[in-house]
Formats: sequence, C-alpha cells, structure tokens
Amino acid sequence: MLVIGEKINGTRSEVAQAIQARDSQMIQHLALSQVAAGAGYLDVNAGTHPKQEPEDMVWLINTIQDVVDVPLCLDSANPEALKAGLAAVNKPPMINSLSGEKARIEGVLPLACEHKTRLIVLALDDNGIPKTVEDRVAIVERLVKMTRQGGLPDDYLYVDPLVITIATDNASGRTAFETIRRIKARYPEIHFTCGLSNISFGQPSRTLINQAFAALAIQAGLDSAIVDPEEKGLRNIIYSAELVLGLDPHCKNYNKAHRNGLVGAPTQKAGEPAPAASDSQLVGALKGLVSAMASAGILDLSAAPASDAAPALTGSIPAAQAAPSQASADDDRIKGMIEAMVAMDEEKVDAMVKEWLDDGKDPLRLLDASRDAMVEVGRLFDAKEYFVPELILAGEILSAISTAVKPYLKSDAGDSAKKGRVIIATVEGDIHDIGKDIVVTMLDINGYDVLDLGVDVPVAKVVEAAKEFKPQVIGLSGFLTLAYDPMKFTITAVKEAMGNGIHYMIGGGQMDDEVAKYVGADAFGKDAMEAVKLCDKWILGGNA
Ligand code: THG
Repeated sequence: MLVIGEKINGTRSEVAQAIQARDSQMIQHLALSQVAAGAGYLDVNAGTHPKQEPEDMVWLINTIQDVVDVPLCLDSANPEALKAGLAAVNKPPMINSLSGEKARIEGVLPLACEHKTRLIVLALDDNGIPKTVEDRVAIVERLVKMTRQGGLPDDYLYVDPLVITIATDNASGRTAFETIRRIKARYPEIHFTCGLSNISFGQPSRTLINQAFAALAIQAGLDSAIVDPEEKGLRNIIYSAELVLGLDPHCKNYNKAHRNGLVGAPTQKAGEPAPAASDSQLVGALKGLVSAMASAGILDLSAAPASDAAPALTGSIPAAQAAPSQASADDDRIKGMIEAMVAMDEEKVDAMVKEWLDDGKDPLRLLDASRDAMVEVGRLFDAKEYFVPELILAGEILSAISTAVKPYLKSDAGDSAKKGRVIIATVEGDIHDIGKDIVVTMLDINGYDVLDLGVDVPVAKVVEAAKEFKPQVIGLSGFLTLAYDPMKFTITAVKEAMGNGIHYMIGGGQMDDEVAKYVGADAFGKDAMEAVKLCDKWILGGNA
C-alpha cells in the first residue's frame, strides 16, 4: 500500500496558520512524523487563495524537502500552483489531480503529460460526483483515453473512485469498491487511491469505520490511500489486510513494519514478545532452510571444521595473493552481501552475487558469507525479530545463491577430475528425499559424479543403473523401518548381478550400524559429510 501522508494541507487550520506565519518548524515536524510513520509520498496542499497559492506551494515544497526525501503529491486544482510546484520539486512528484472537469482537462492534463508525472484521476466532472458506478467508470474511461494520447502509461494513473461520508450516503462504500473493481478489470495496470477518512466524516469513533473501509477497499483493489499515516489502528489494518489477501509475499512488509514498531496489536505492549511459532510451522521452515543450506554446501553437518570438506572445492583464491586494498574492497562487498541477505533483500543479493561471480571472485566466499548471514538470521529468530516467513525466505535466498555458485565450483574440476561414481536412491516403498538430496548435493560439490535415482526406486532399477553407470559406491536411503528389507534385497540383487566390487552405504531416519549389517551394507553414514568421507575412504583410499 502506497501511503500518501495527508497532513500538510492548508485547509487544516494549524497548517494554514503555519503557512501564513512561514513557520517552517511546524511543517517540517509534520513531514518528519508522517515519513517516520511510513508515508511513501507527502500530499502538499497550500489551500490558500489562488493568487497566493503558487508562492505558498513553493515555500511548502522547499521547507519539506529540507528535511525528508520522499516524493511529493502536489494537491491543487490551480495550474499556476502546479507549474510552480513542478519547478520546485527535486524528485518526480505525483499530481493531485485530474478530473473530468473542463478546467482541469485544460489546465492539469497538459502539465502531467509534459512532465510525465504520476497522476491522480478523480471520477467526477462538471456535473459533480456521479451517483452511479457506471457514470464514474465512464468519466474515467474518457480520461484514460486522454492520458494515453498524452503518453502517460496506465500505471502512472491513480484513480480515485471518490469517497463521500457514509453518514449521508448509505451506498458510498459499495459504490467506491465497485468502481474500483470495474476499472481494475478494464485497466489492470491502473492504481487506485482515495481520501480514505472521508468515509467516516461526521461519525463517532471514526478510526473504526476507516479501518473497515480500508480492509474492504484493499480487497477491491485499492493499493494507495491519502491518509493520516500516524493513525495506528488504520496502519495495523492496512498491513494485516494486505497480508491476509496474499498481497505481501513472505509477510515481508508486515513483519518489517512489526520489527520497526509500525504495527502491533493494540493490546500488545511495545516490545512484548510475540507468541512462539508452533512445532510444525518450525519444522516446515527449518526443513527448507536446512536443505537450502546443505545444497549451498554451508551446512555444518559434521563436528569437523568446515575446512575438512573444502579440499575438493576448487576455485579458491587465497586472500594473501590479493593486494591489501583489493582485499578490503572485497571484504566490504562481502559485508554488504551479508547485510543484504540478513535484510532479505533478494534483488540486491542476486545482483551482488552475480557481479561477484562475473568479476571472477572466489565463489567460496559467497558460501562463507551465506553461513554468516544464516547465523545472524538464526539470532534474529531467537530474538523474536524474525519469524517463520523469514526462515523460509532465507532458505530461498540461499538456494538461489547456491544455484548461482555451483557452476563456478564445478567448472575447475571438470568431468575428468571427478573423484568417482556414486549411485544414490531412496529404496522401494519409501518416498523421503530431504536427507537423500542433501547427500547428493554434498557428494556433487565434493567432486563426485552422482547418479540420483530418486525415491521409491525398485530393486531392478538399481540393478540396471549399476550395470550402466558402473558406480564404485551405491548409497541407499530410507526413513522408515519398512526400508530395511528393500535395502537388503537391493544390495543382494546388485551383488548377484555385478559381483563384489561395489561399496554400499545406507542412511536415513531409522538406520544405524546394526541395520547396515542386516541389509549387507559396508557402512551406515549418520549424515551427508559422513557419506562424503566414506566415499573418499573407499574410492581415494585411506586418509583422504
Ligand atoms: N481525494 C484526493 N485528494 C484529496 C482528498 C480526496 N486531498 C485532500 C483530502 N481529500 C485528503 N486529505 C485530507 C487532509 C486532512 C484531513 C483530511 C483529509 C483532515 N481532516 C480532519 C477531519 O476530517 O476531521 C479535520 C481537519 C483539521 O484537522 O483541521 O485532517 O478525497 N485525490
């Protein structure tokens, strides 16, 4: 939701006085407090006599721009005031507003087109605000034709369906919602805004009515509003309604606003811990994070230091080889990446990772950075600043990094440099794949040529694959006790077909050394690092 702060409006008496007295402190306070409360634009309405308005508008703009850098929404029907304002702004502004009134079409439309500004379009004309949805839509259709002709893209438009108080028009809310729906269906790129608190004018406990209106309008398609950003209850509803409607992927905006203290249940005191996530939520989020970390090769699955796993990874440039200034510039880049990862800024992370790899920098440092970032994400989770969605998102960011890094890790090794061939399968009757996938990834990045047969793999398929692929090692995975016998049958069948030259390892939930003996495997591996070590021992021999 794009919040346009409404408070700097000369129709409010305190603002009118401040403009008159050139009280910049008062105006700057309104600017700062609205931005701190989440305003993305500030509406600026001098509200003074047309003769005086251009000068007042410019004074307001300069005064505001001295303390905040959000763009402004120039709120005036007076082309002279808008012209002066357009010359004074230091960021592309929005114009509030065009309507179907002849004077505005002649005075405002050319300015918006010439300066290519975002533009609020009111669904009214010289006959006033139409009663019916159809008439409002017709006005907007007529105006969109003109803005298109003038070269304004549809997504520069913010249609205001016009909200009048429910105290005098019982249909006011429904008319606004329906107008939004119709226009959105016809012009999917167009945005919507409105003076939201108009709905409750003249009523008691206005914020309740504003909140109900906001939730319903957001469902209809409202994606901006001219409001008092400091109205806390309204802010709560805006963030939570967007969240519930699925308009806030990964709950990013809501959770960020929560961290910043911008939203919070009225009964919940600031700083009071939120209730803990349920076990099943946590397991789900952690599964994603674990597989992402494993596939990024940064999961600490063994007690051994990470460097134990590193020899097979190639492409590392020892830091000592780089010039000191270069090294510190790289350190800064890595630090920036860690910050972007912790801040869940996916786009920034993507761009920085790509640039790093394009520059031929050490890909392994990205994995180290990911590990550091995940430690911090974990800390924030413990501190109840991050929640389940952040864990899931962290997992996704990591997966993307690991996908980007992988080709760079492999390119130096090349196929000829592979250490050996390994077949991995989850046996017949079992469909668990998380542990198996982690083993596949770890073997892969440790230089093995891995054939992953997937889950629920019949005995005959493993035998066929063994004949074709000629592995030195076969790893069988299973989570359930039901997997014991299929493991035994598989190993027996491969031995019958291929003789004794292959090593067998098993792993998964219910497995241990006893089971390994029972099924005829050479070893049980407790985790993915153990699997890599077993392969190193069997294939490279001895103390690899
Ligand atoms: N659509 C568009 N632009 C608009 C509006 C709209 N601009 C002006 C207005 N409506 C939205 N801005 C305000 C600014 C201040 C107040 C309300 C809306 C405000 N009102 C107090 C009240 O309503 O009780 C009293 C005023 C005061 O404090 O003096 O503050 O609909 N496109």
